Amino acid sequence: MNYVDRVIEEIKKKNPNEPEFHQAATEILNGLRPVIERHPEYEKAALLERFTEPERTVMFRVPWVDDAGMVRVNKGYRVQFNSAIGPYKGGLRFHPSVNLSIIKFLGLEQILKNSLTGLPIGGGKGGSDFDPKGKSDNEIMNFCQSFMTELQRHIGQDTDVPAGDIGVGAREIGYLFGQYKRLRNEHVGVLTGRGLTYGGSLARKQATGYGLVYMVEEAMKCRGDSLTGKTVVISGAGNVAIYACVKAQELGAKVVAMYDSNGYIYDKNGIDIAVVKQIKEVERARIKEYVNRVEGAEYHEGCKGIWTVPCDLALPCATQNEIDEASAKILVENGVKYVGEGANMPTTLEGIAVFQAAGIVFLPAKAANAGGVATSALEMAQSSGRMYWTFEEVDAKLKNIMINIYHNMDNAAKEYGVEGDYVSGANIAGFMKVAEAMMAQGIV
Ligand code: NDP
Ligand code: 2IT
Repeated sequence: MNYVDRVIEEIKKKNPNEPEFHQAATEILNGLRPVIERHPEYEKAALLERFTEPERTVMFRVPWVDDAGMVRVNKGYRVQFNSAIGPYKGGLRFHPSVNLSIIKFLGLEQILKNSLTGLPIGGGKGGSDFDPKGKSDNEIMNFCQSFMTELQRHIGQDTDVPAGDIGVGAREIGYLFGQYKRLRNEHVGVLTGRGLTYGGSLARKQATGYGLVYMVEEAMKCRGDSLTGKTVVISGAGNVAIYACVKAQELGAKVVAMYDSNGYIYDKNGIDIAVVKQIKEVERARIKEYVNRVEGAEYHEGCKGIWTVPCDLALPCATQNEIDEASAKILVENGVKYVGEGANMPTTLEGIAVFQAAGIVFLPAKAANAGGVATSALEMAQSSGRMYWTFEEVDAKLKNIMINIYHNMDNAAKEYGVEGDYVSGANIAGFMKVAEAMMAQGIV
C-alpha cells in the first residue's frame, strides 16, 4: 500500500468516531499525493503521521452559573496542532455541535491556511459545546470567564493566539480578553478580533468576507470576467456572510439569498444588508424578520433550499458540509460558474467532485477564507509594534495577501500537474512551507 493510503487508513483506525477529522485529512492527503511522489524522504521521516497528529490537545471542564442560579457544565477544547512556522493560531467556536472531531478538522485545516497567508503563524483551534443562543449577556460573561480561567494557562502571545469563529464575536472576545488580563496581569495580543479600543485591528471584522470576495474577483479577472451584474447566493448571516455580501454588492454583484440556521430569505431585488445587520448583529434575532421589513422578500423554512436558487456565484459561509452532492448537482444544473468557500469545509468530498467534474471554478476554504486569520496576524504585528495601521492600509495588505494566495495555489497546481485543481493546489502550496520547516527542526 502506498504511503498516503496507509496514513489515511491509520488515521481512521487510530481516531475512531471522528468523521469530520477523517474527511479533512482525506481531502488534504489526497491533494498531497504528487508531493509525496517527489519527496520519498518524507515517508522515512514519518512526516504525514506527525503532520496529522496534534502536538497537544487540551480538554477541560467549564462550570458556570446561569441567571437562575443553576450550575451548568460544558466541555472546553484547545487543539494545538502545529507550531512549525509560528505560534499556534486559530479561532474558538462556541456551538452545541462542537466535539473533538470538529475541533481537530478545523485545526488541521488551519495549519495549511495559516501557511498560505505567508505570515508566521502555526495552526490551532478550540471551542466549546456551549450554545450562546438565548443566553443573557451576564451568562455569556460567566461562561467566557470560566472558559478563560482554564485556557489562560495554555496560551500566550508567543505561544497560542485564539480568535473568533462561530458563536464567538466581539462580545465574547471582550469578556475572554478581560479575564486573561485579570489573571495574567498583561495587556498583550493574546487574542485577535479585539475591540478597537483595546488593541484590535481596523478591518479585522470585515476581513474574512472581504478577503473571500477579493479572491473571487481575482479568479474572475484572470478569466476576463468580473462581479458586475452577477447573481450571488450566500449561506449564513453571521460575520463572514455579512461582509462577503457587503463587498460583493460594492463590486457590482446582486446577492439574492442568505440564511441562518432556521431558514433562508430570497430577495429578487438584492438583499438590503443594512437590514440583515440590524437583525443579526444588533438584535441577535432570526433572519425571517427580514420579510417583515423589506417588501417583496420571501422566507423559506429550512436551509438546504437555498442551493436551488439559481446563481452565477455561490458563497457558502455558515458551517461544514452545507453543500452535499445533491445540492452541488442542483447548483451546476442551474448554471453556477464559481464557488468560493467562506466557511470551513462547507462542501462534502462528493460535492467537490461534482463541481470539479463540471469545470466550475472552485476556491477551497483554506485559501478563500484565509483573509480572516491573515488580518489576525496583522493585528498581532500591530500589537507587538505598539502601533495601528489605518483601515485603508490593512485592507490593502489583505487584498494583496488574497491575490498572492490565489496565484500561489494556481501555480502549485500547475507545477504539480493538476492545473485548475485548486483543492490540490492549496494543499500543496500550504504544505510545502510547513514540511520544510518540520524537516529542518528535526524529529519533534
Ligand atoms: P457566526 O457565528 O458569525 O455566523 C454563523 C452563521 O452561520 C450564522 O448565521 C448561523 O446561523 C449559521 N450557522 C451556524 N451553524 C449552522 C448550522 N449548523 N446550520 C445552518 N446555519 C448555521 O460565524 P462566522 O461567520 O464567524 O463563521 C462562519 C463560517 O466561517 C464558519 O465555518 C467559520 O469556521 C468560518 N470562518 C470564520 C472566520 C472568521 O473570521 N470569523 C475566518 C474563516 C472562516 P444562526 O444565526 O442561526 O446561528
Ligand atoms: O477559521 C478561521 O480561520 C478563523 N476562525 C479565524 C482564525 C483567526 O485566528 O483569526
